[in-house]
Amino acid sequence: MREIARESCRLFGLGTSAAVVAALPTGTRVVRRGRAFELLGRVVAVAVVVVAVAPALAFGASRQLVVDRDGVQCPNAGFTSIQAAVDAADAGDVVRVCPDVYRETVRVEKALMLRGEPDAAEAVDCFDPRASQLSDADPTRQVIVEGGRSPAPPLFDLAADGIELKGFVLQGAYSETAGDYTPAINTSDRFSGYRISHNVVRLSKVGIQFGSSGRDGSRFDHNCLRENGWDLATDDRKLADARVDHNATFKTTFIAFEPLNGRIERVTFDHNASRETGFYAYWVQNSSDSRIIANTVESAAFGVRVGGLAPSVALEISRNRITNPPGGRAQTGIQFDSGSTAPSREVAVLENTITGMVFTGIVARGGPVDPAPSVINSEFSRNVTSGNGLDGIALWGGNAGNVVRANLAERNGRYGIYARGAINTLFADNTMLGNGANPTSGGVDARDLLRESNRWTGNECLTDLPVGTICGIRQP
Ligand SMILES: [Ca+2]
Repeated sequence: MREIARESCRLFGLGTSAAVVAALPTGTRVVRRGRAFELLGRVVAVAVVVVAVAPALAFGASRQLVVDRDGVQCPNAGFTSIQAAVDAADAGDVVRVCPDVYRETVRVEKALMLRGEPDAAEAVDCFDPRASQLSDADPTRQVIVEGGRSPAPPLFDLAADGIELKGFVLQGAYSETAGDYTPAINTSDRFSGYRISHNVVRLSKVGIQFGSSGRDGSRFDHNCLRENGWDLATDDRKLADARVDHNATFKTTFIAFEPLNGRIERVTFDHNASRETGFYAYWVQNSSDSRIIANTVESAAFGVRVGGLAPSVALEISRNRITNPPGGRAQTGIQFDSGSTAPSREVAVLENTITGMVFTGIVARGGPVDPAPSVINSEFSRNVTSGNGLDGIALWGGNAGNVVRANLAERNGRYGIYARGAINTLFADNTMLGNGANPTSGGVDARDLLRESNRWTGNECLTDLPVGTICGIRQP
């Protein structure tokens, strides 16, 4: 498609980077967003179907508008404020912002590529243990957009399809008004095709409120998020067909990734690294067909929490590594909550490694402590839950129709696998050894409070309750 587009651009004499390409059954049409649209519309004189903006297409040259507040790094800059350049730009243009401190809020209502200094943002050590100050950013190298502590619009309010935001240091967007979760970056579910990458967002209340309609894919990647209250949230909006990947979060006060409010559809969180999260590294609910895969979580009170207010359906949680350094405060690796709503279902919890939690590796809460079960008709397979203070895997009352297979649960303080009221569950081919490591716990490798309600077969372990009913038993 790109080759065809390039040829067509040459054909029509259009130098265009942000091309909009449409394939029709009778041939391929190319149109440029912005000023050239009218021209090409006359040239082609055929109905054109507009598809995705493709700001990354690297051919031709679109207009570049240069911003520098003091003109030191970019003496030829035509603008001293980002908003002024945005206002003067046409869809498809590049707004190039040079190093400086910009104390402004920017609203973007057209498809633009907003480009700061990605290399300078990437050079920041996101896990630097020293506490950050607003003043320690470097305005001679970094493109800094800074907010204040009183209620204000987002630093970047991105209100159009196909906006790219890359290479900024966004900081200090911290409303002190209770209940005001205005973020540093705001995207709307009236639009899609966002690409937000290689930024640093820090010392703000909320890093990004991420919405996307799902018409085109959106991506939030390779960003450093540190010392924020929340890093990514989806308050009151839909986030559909999006990928959140290769981001780092550090010292988040509350929640790193919070796809929680609003509606989550076909969203993947992968290869993110979180350290020292105050509450949840991930708290997901009201989701469908979404995935949390191959992330690392170190020293979060909770690694992944599912549910609580609304269930998730067809959620995959796999290949995550959730750990707790010695003396760390991580309590639970993966926790399902029901609250008062229906349980999550068709969840796959696969091949996660969870070690060193103060309490439990994987827990599905339910009765009698909670009013309802939290997860049904789901699978927990090939996870490693070892060296946790309490249990490796625990399924509480009412959780039903689940399969717990081929997990390794070793050296946990109390129980390796604990069916604490779960029913209609298959526990097969698990290895549970050395559990009850805390001698005061009275723990064993495997325990089932409702043994007759579940099937245990092919499990390797040495100690069980009821005694002699689980370890080594094969049940057809
Ligand atoms: Ca400057």
